[in-house]
Amino acid sequence: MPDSLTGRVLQFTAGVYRIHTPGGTYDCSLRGRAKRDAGERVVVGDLVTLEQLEDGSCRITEVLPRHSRLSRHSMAKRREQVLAANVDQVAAVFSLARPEPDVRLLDRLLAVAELHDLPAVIVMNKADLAGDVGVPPEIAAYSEIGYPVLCTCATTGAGIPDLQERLAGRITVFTGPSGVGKSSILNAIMPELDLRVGTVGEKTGKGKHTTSAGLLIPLTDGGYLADTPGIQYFEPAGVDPADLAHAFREFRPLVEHCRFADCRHRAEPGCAVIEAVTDGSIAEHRHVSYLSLLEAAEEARG
Ligand SMILES: Nc1nc2c(ncn2[C@@H]2O[C@H](COP(=O)(O)OP(=O)(O)O)[C@@H](O)[C@H]2O)c(=O)[nH]1
Ligand SMILES: [Mg+2]
Ligand SMILES: [Zn+2]
Repeated sequence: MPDSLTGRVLQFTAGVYRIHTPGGTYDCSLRGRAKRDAGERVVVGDLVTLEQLEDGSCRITEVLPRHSRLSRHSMAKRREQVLAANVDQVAAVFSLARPEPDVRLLDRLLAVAELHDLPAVIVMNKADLAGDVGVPPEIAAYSEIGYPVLCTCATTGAGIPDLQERLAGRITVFTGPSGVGKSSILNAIMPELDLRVGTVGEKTGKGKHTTSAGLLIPLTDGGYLADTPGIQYFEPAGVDPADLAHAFREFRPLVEHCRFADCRHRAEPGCAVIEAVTDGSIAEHRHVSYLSLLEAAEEARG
């Protein structure tokens, strides 16, 4: 190992940071000045410099500035918890069938991405189960509002190259409910990983949780996949209720046409968002998803 090296934090367990560098992976500690400077905890995705000590152990010497962060506001702890640093995009992974796509969860994940100014892509796996029907209109509608929808089949490999192209060189939060085929997609991308694939319960159609928490997986052609289960439990506690409409991208051009400047797009007269829901140009579930986040954000404000 050279005197000084830059690497990416892959994982943190029991006081040990696993750091990925072009020359290999090192287990490091965080002590002294770097620990004080880091302020908050060093998280997956952080870029750090490290050095090897005489006894052969490695330590982090500096945490480089973050260009983005994915965080959640804990209602209980009333503070921001950074889940991952330097994230470039969010991939919301669902399946076309078994289980059916949960648009309410999808809306939430997209809103989290928007609130962090991160682009999002929708991945619809199990394309083989869609039959002749293909992508249902409800899902196709997301591409009309500006979210790319990629169809994949982890079992045949269809659509996987397109996905790989989007992942190359970026840090992507790879998220979605269990059982949709996230581990299977990863195995299709990188067979050497040999991740455990869960079996879908015959009765519920829901998969078992088989993927561990809070880690970054380096991809062979550059880039990383971040597995941050915390994103699914996002609470809009730190979000200003007035900013929430902005997290629903098709609402944005409309809000300035609402009669009241402080319209919350709930039931106000002259609300341009509600008019669009009524005439069908905004999907009703998008509005329902907005309202539930709005309620949570307002509740947190007290
Ligand atoms: N038919 C079909 N089944 C798939 C596909 N991808 C994954 N599966 C199956 O879906 C189940 C859940 O997959 P897994 O990768 O563990 O999902 P995860 O929980 O999102 O990581 C497993 O039984 C997989 O074999 C696919 O593209 N088509
Ligand atoms: Mg999995
Ligand atoms: Zn309005």
